[in-house]
Amino acid sequence: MIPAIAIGARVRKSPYFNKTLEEGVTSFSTYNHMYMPTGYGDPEAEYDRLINGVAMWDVAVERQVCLKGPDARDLVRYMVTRDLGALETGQGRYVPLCDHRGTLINDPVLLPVSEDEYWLSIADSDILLWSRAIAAERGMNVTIYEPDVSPLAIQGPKAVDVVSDLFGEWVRDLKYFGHRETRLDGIPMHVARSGWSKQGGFELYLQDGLRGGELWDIVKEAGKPYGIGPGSPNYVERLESGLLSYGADTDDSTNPYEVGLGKFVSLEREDAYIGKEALARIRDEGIARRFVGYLIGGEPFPVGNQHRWPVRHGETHIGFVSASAWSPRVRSNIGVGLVSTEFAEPGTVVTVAAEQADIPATVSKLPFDIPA
Ligand code: THG
Repeated sequence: MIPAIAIGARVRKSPYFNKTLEEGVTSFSTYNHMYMPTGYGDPEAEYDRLINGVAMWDVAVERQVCLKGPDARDLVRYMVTRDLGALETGQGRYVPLCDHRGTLINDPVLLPVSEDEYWLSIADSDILLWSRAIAAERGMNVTIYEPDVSPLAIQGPKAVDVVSDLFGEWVRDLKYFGHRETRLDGIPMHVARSGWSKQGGFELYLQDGLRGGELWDIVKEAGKPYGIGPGSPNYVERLESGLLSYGADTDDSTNPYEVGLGKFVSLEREDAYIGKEALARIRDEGIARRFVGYLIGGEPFPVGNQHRWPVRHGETHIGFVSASAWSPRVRSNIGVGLVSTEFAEPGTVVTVAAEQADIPATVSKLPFDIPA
């Protein structure tokens, strides 16, 4: 039996929390010091809605770190490894953050909401503390806080129909990570084309936490003709798509090159940024590990792994599986994880030391190929 997570006053709740209870949420994890729904008791239906229909996810745990003031733009540039170019208001980007060792410390989406206001929509680590310390040490004129913003994701091939019924046809023209400030029945929010899946979709960045229940009901009603239902960041689809889960797939020495984010590191930038020297060294020395997929044999796994599974080549320990599941589309058990570079070629035969048994597996590229 998997023990329940205790619900209490100490851990923060999403503005959609009561709605998720009404919908029959059956499990939570914690993320950014909040409860995050992870399932509604019917994983097959939740997966099917994401792949073939439309699902709504409480992702309020994707907290925003707001950097506001005359030096906000300079601080953003100093914190991210990418070359942000002109940094157009309304056009977001996926922006890895590294520490001074070149270790990945978060992989947020950056939303430039105005010339002097930037939101880092963060994964699960304390970037509010980090950015405040950086700004203070550098004497920058910027205010840093967590605003009252709580994303609600609408994901799946029919998400665009639901969102255009709600807001108008203009949402179809939003580019990926593009966003715009708007209202729905007077509820303030930003609408963005984004979300942690490769099935397409949007996120409504609710800006009034007291109106979460209202927004939930509006989206649920608009989604009815399309068969909308509740879901959560999908464990299986993210594996198939090779999306990184910061914290699950990374450890305290993971660098962006290892996990396929090297394309978001600019060593050509003229200006200084945190981690630049270390990243240049890492690139010159070459990486020791690589984030790969695994095709894992045996009967379909009933649940995901609770611990990282060691991976061996013969008797040699070469890496780990950080997450795994049965994939209905790949028609195999699949996993992702870091493996020594010399064993990272697709087709390499390895052994996964699962809790239940040693299981033969094959290294695969990411994303996985989905047979027709
Ligand atoms: N929504 C919001 N904020 C977030 C997440 C989210 N912050 C943390 C975490 N999730 C960020 N992680 C990702 C990782 C990948 C993508 C989005 C969020 C993603 N990647 C595309 C891809 O890999 O194909 C596009 C990347 C690109 O080319 O720029 O979409 O879910 N609000």
